[in-house]
Amino acid sequence: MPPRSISDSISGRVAARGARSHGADILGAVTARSLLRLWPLAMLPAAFALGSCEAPGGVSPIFPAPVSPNGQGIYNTYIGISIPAIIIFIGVELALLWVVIRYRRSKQPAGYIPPQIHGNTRLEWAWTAAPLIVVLAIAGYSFAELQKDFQPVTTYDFEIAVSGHQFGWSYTYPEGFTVHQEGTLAGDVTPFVVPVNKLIRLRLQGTDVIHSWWVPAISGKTDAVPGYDNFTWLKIDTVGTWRGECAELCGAGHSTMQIIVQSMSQYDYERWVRQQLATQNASPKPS
Ligand SMILES: [Cu+2]
Repeated sequence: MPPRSISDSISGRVAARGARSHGADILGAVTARSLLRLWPLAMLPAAFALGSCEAPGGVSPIFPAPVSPNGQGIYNTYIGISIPAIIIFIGVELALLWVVIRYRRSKQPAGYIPPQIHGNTRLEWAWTAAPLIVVLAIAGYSFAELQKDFQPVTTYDFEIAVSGHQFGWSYTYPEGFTVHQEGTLAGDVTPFVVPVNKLIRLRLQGTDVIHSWWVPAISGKTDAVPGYDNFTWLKIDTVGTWRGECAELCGAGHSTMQIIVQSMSQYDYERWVRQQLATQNASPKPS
């Protein structure tokens, strides 16, 4: 008696012709109708993505419109990889669903065994080479972008030292004053102010553990590591405010380490700098 299916022959459970094994009963129950009832599950990722767009104070899973050239480069990489990946994912899932529904066991004659194909050289080459090409393309594309956006810049207008600590950020300006952005969930933190259209190099430092400075619209994640200076930069082309977070789990107050970057016109920025200097000079110096 021929085996009813490959799984039956592997498990050694060869049922009498016409009789249905327990496994076949379960598979037979999975009809196209029952699969279609699962369609709301397919909507979950979309509901999650849309629902998170306007989460107050959080970082959206969808990239915001970039406002700095390195943010634009990361955004382009994200879109350039995500769109082909989504197309491939949908194609593979549709092909899988089509096979599952079209060739389900309940629609096959009793004892049906599908065509057995072994050692198709062309097919094996194709399904080895295609994913390899996709992965190498992603690696090459990402590496080129990283080289462009994460090299320390040598030509810049000025540098600001950004220091991460448990739990907040300090920004030391070339004029000598420091803005403290202490972590809180009670409201917005003090903004880190920069002028528009100036290329500013950020020197990232850590005083206790590793933190990571990340404002998605402006630049990628850059670690602030104790004893080691990391660099990133920004050049914001418009007046506005952007939000970020510490992107490295750094302790109990990690979630409070909000970042707010505010860009101003050169005129407003210079006035703000004078205010900061006046405030610093007015406050008593620690002895
Ligand atoms: Cu942190």
